[in-house]
Amino acid sequence: MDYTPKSEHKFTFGLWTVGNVGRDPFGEPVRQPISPVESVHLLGEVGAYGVNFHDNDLVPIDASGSERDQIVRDFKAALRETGLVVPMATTNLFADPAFKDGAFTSNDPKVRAYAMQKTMNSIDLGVECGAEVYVFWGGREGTESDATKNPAESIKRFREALNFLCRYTQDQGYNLRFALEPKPNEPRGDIYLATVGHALAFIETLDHPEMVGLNPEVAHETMAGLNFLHGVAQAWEAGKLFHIDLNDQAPGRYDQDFRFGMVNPKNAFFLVKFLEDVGYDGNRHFDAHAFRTEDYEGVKDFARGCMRTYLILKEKARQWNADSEIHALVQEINADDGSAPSWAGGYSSDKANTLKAHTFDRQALGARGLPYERLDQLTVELLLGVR
Ligand code: GLT
Ligand code: MN
Ligand code: MN
Repeated sequence: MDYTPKSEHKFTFGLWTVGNVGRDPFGEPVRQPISPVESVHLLGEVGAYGVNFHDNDLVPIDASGSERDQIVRDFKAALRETGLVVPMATTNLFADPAFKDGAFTSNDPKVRAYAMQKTMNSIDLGVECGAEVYVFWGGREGTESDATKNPAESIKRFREALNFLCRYTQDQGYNLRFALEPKPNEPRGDIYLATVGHALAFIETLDHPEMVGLNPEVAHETMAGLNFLHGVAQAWEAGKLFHIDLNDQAPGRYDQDFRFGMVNPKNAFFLVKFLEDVGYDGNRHFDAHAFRTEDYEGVKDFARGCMRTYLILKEKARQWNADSEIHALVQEINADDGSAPSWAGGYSSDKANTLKAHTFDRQALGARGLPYERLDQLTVELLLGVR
């Protein structure tokens, strides 16, 4: 099998991922910073398709207009040399002390206005580089103490900001969709729009819900103790899976952002199988970083590992779908002998009356064994390579 990444796989990384210098709350950087141009070349070398960025991953927050233009020119030259594209961009609304109490939900109207200005400039930058998806990760949009902000008011402020930015984007004629990225906590004690479910409900209250979808991240839903696949599937089914952040995470820990598939390959398998089975055609963005123990060779190992694991799991998904024993079990589980009155296809009083009049053998329904142990064991054996 050839597990070489190709552009059709749409594997992307953020400048902040391969460029992560390994700082943590207890320790200093362990790797020298590399420039955006160097990150692009690193990603070209490992075979990625695209590179994403926050405004300030590319352009320092205090750069002048002419510095900005030179940086963008150099970056675009690196893109041309390597063939990489920029499918997604986002705003850094979390690093600067101005955002210590949030950006769109800050209690200070001047901070909220600055966040809007910064985001409009960053949207311009992203679109200039080719981005068609714009991510909103509200890392600082939350609290440590609920004495400090009214949570309902915060949601209103968030809504007002997104409504404004949707109209701005339309006004500019940009071909850009927004993707909200939920996270339950870290760096704030608690973050608003904590999960995929919160975000899905919120989107429907916006002025332009059609422009706004989800960017779910494996680690974030796992931190919330949730089944990531179920959130992804619900977003997909609602037509809202605009982007995805792949990585890995052990439940109950700090935000680990590990290499994709590292902690729980079985969960990763079902995720890849879902994305491939439904024909998700967006980017597969690896929002993760190398262990703090690595040098830049290790960073390449990390990036190659993310993509290779995805492709191995994609092949495993193909095998799972083609396995006749597994297929027979799936058929058996979903079999329909036609004996139950049909109520599918919408309500009619006839259907309701027929269904109410039917006699079910409740004990037989409860007594039926389901071959799920066998099905799961076959899955495990396939994943462990003995099948
Ligand atoms: C930050 C965060 C990620 C987000 C990035 C986009 S920034 O690294 O941990 O999950 O996707 O803002
Ligand atoms: Mn994360
Ligand atoms: Mn992310």
